Amino acid sequence: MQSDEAREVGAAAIVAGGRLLLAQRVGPPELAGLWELPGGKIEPGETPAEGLRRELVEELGVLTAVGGRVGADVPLPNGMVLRAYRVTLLDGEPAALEHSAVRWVGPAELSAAELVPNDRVWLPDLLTLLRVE
Ligand code: DCP
Repeated sequence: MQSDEAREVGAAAIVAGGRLLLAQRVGPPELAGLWELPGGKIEPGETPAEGLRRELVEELGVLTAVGGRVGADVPLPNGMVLRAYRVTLLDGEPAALEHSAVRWVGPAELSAAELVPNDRVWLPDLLTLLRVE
């Protein structure tokens, strides 16, 4: 049975040493080459934190701790809702296991980055995170 509650896509704002981790999408074609906060769909039965931790193992090969929300909910055209969370690295160096590249950006590089459209609304929130880090 379908849940009435919109399913969630979790996205990770991983900040370390005053920089934010961006990951470059491989697809679909309209998003390929653009940069995003890594993450993915939370599966039924997972909490958002559990699902996001799992996605970050799969996508980046790192162990993380998921903290509080960052920025606003972003409704997706497919009925899902995209939510960003503050995430701390516990173990491992992020690797592009499912992306074409990953990179750490400071405020200027973040402002200039070609982000996926859904993530652009978080730019002010992400810049604030970098400033207070
Ligand atoms: N998305 C986004 N911004 C992000 C992360 C995701 O706009 N920072 C969007 C892109 C997709 C949807 O959310 O429309 C799902 O993201 P993914 O394709 O990355 O999620 P999964 O890896 O879980 O998808 P699948 O299991 O289908 O491969």
